[in-house]
Amino acid sequence: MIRPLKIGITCYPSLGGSGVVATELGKLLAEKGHEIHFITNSIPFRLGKFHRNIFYHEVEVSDYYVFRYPPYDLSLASKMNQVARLQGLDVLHVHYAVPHAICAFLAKEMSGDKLKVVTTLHGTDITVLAQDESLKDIIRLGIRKSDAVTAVSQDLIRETRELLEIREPIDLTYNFVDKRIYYPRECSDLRREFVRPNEKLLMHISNFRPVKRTSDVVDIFAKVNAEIPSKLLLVGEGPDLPKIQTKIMQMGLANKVHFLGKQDDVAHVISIADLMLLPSEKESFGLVALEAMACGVPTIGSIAGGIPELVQHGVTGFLAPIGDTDQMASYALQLLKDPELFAKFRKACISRATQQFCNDLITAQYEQIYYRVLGIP
Ligand code: GMT
Repeated sequence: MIRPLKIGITCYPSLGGSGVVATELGKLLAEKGHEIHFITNSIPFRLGKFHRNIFYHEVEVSDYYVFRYPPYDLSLASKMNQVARLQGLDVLHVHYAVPHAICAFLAKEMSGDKLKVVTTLHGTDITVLAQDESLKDIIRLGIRKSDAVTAVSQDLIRETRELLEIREPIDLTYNFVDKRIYYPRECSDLRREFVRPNEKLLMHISNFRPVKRTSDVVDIFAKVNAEIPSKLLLVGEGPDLPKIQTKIMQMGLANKVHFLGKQDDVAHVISIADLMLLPSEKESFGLVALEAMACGVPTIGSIAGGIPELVQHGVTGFLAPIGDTDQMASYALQLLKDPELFAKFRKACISRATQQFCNDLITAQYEQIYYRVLGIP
């Protein structure tokens, strides 16, 4: 390491992939000897046990009676500034542009130019929110005022340029998995709780938002189940879940689908699956497909966003146009019916995840970006 840095990290501590990536990155950087300061509204849920050089600074929001809306963004910017000054931060690394990039810009205005800001774009902060006229200009400003901007796929870079007319460089930093956590676990006992020896197990993990097209997950499963004995495991919670539960009942699949709700130990849960289903409408990267890949589970997904950069069609999974559940089901059947092909895919998954998307590689890329913005050769 060139020199240990003091890094502030802001993310959504309890939500989705961006929070997971930010927290895991913080832990890995701390392991390498950097000092990490999480500046968030609650403790990041993946933080886990005590770490000697990780600190947590809670953002407290004023609820003074004149406010119709408590000013979280301003409180966050002030907290970033306080932590930057008191702790002597070198870098503020914010994950998810809204509102974090603009808060970091304000913090930098308050604390001085020495503080460098790195913004990581994760997906819907661009693909959904940058289309909203009430936010577009301020997202653009946050990005332009960052000292470095990273995005989790080429496709997200392309979309950021297109939607926001950004000309400045954007670094590509793919999501990663910690290979000490994500590897094929021995989980035959757990698997037996859901499937008989002759049955296949399909899985979907998400926040059940409309962009995930969870209704397609059920359709794909129904088509697979019509041909081979199988079960579907649904992991996570979100607004579309009740609709999906009704659909499953109406289709007479209730005894073939298990709902696990939110799960922390994702590596264990994924390891019992044969296939991961990810038929999203939008997906800047698809962290869950990478987690599955690292556990040796191929993904059947859609040609959307950054998914094709992660899942190699015909090698580590199969991809079809968004909404083409016939094609996705036929790919799933092709894999599940051919043990030799399945074993080949499984091997390719593990080697691709550990070689192209491993923690060491991507953490080093982020470190290089920090040193670059700080002018440290
Ligand atoms: O997928 C979600 O809805 C959650 C969202 C988030 O902001 O946490 O995930 C986004 O960031 C992840 C981490 O970089 C990516 O792996 C997901 O693909 C991306 N989601 C979308 O683009 C819809």
